[in-house]
Amino acid sequence: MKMSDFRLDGKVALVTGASYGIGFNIALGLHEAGATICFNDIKQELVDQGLKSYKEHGIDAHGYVCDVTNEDQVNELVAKIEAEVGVIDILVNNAGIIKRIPMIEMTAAQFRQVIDVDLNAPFIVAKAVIPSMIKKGHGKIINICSMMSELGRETVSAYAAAKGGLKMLTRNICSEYGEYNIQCNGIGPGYIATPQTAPLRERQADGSRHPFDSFIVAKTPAGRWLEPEELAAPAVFLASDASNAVNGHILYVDGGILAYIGKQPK
Ligand code: NAP
Ligand code: GCO
Repeated sequence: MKMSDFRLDGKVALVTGASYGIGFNIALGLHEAGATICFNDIKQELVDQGLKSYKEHGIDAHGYVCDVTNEDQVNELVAKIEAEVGVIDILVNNAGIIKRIPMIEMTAAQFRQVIDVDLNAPFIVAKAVIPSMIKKGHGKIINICSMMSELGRETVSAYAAAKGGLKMLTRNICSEYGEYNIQCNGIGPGYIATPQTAPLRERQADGSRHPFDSFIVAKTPAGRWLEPEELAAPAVFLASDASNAVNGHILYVDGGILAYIGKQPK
């Protein structure tokens, strides 16, 4: 083993939905390891905000507006990156949404929207990058999965269905394109302190913790929410030659949630 196997020098990475949050922090890690960073987001304001944040970290990132659910926009994005930056060596399918609505109150349109962003889009973006990866002789695809790739809970039926599906899409890309030296793995973050989970951590009117916040702390052997930067090193590993023999795997970065039955209430 060589430590240089973990380096990403000369590699081009596309991280979707990476203006802030988990995607942004993963991109910082990939950059630290040597990769050139491309990212997209759905709105110009978000891309501008992202470009500013990358600049503050000394990174000249390439930012693009693109809705990952729109196949034409995604094909245009990939062609643009290939022309302006180079062939994408590393794709991180990070863009995602959640709707917390009890299933019997959720409309079919709301369910479809979550499936569209969290499952159909990773298919669309992976499909767009794989042909050039095959030509180049290698590629790394990392799908951002979830605890909900394994577990259910009230109000997240669409999200759990999408993230469970994304786990299987990951295994299928591995099965179908492993022979072309393409590794497709997932990262399953636990509960991470980002804007997406902010409503679950809001203080109560009396200043006490949100019951879900206390529940997660009790359910996590680490005894805390995780920070988005803690996903960077696992992503670097899965993006690098150090993981060339790892394929179709979901790396859960969850502070131990999936291993634990949870703390007994006092
Ligand atoms: P986030 O804060 O909501 O960031 C997701 C980004 O994706 C946002 O910039 C969002 O834009 C963008 N996006 C949404 N729809 C898009 C579309 N159609 N096209 C392009 N970009 C789009 O989420 P996060 O917490 O960092 O999560 C990132 C990923 O990790 C998601 O896939 C999420 O499901 C997953 N995850 C999160 C946690 C957690 O605890 N936070 C745990 C496990 C997995 P807007 O701001 O406009 O929505
Ligand atoms: C929820 C949360 C989760 C997390 C994450 C867990 O409402 O339960 O939002 O779904 O975001 O994906 O890994």
